Amino acid sequence: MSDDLLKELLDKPVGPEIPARKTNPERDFTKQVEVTGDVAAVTVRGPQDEVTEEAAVAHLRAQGLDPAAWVATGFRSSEWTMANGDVGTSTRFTFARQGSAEAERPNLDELVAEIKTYMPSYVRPQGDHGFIVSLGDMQFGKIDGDGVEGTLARTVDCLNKAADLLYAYRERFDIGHVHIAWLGDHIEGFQSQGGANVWRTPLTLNEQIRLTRRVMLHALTTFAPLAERLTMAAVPGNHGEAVRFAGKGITRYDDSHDTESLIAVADAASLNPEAFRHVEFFVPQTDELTVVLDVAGTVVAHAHGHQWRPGKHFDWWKGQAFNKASAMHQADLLLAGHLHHEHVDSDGPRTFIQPPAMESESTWWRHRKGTTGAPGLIVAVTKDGRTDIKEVVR
Ligand SMILES: [Mn+2]
Repeated sequence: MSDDLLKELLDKPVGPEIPARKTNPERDFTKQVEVTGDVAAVTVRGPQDEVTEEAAVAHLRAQGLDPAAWVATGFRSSEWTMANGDVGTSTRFTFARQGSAEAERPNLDELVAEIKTYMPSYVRPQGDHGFIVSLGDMQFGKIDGDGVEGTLARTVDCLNKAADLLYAYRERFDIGHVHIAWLGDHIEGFQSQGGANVWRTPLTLNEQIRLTRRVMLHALTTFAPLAERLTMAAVPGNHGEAVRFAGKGITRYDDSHDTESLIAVADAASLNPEAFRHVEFFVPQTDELTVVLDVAGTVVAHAHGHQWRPGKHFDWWKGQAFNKASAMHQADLLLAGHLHHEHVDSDGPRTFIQPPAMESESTWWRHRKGTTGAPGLIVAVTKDGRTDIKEVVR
């Protein structure tokens, strides 16, 4: 099943196979009449301006039928390419014998054309609480543990379970805002270890990015109908860095596949305002690494943990908050990826949440320290600066 999912999400829109054209002068311009009981059908094929009801009537006459005895009841048209390459039209005109039941019958084609797609304008759930879905470190492309198939299936499954949990939490809280935090390292990439991970990364860079984009798209389509406001934020992880020079020098700090994937999804969403007008997307400003936004009165900051030494998240946060120009001094909640294990911490009213990785293990880490991962994501309910409800979803 996971193999199928991998194949499905890697699928790309390749051009259709075009069979070599067989020309048939006989077929390129024809008229045909069929009479069944009280119904006559005349098919006329040819250049567009010659395929008319008059041509069909003329053909009825040519076949020995009196046009005055027949009433036109409908037509169905299609286009085709003629031998000379021009667009031709093929139209089937139907006639009913004057005075017959067929002539009195309403035209079904016209009636069916009235059945149009209808978009209901239902009200998406409202409320003053926020529901946060935080995840990261899929590192799509890596062979470690259960590999890309396992990580992909788990990520989609955890997002679906999070959507189910939203219904459960609605029993207790009015949730009007769903926020999905993509916390970096969505792809394995080839830059972060100077290419040393190449052999253990069988997917190409674009395949890794494609999986990320389609997983984000899945989250969008899953959660969009479920709240009056949906937001998604993404921050750059070290694995998502687009370019490194000689293993060290980077381009701008915002130059990241982790965030560009979300930008692509935002572009796609903008094409369907009916479905996604209430959805907003956030990535860091130019040359920045963090996103800070309000979720139901809680100021939520996002960062990837490669910016601090393990365990030093509050020290880093304090340093950032010392900068008067930084929104970090207002943050109530910091969401971060990178260190692959669940870690919830608090300091006064401020909360730190680090969801586990979505990948099952780092094999390098297991050989070094012995432990595998305990993959999953974390959902949380927040309001007015407090994020008291947190749950790991596996
Ligand atoms: Mn990382």
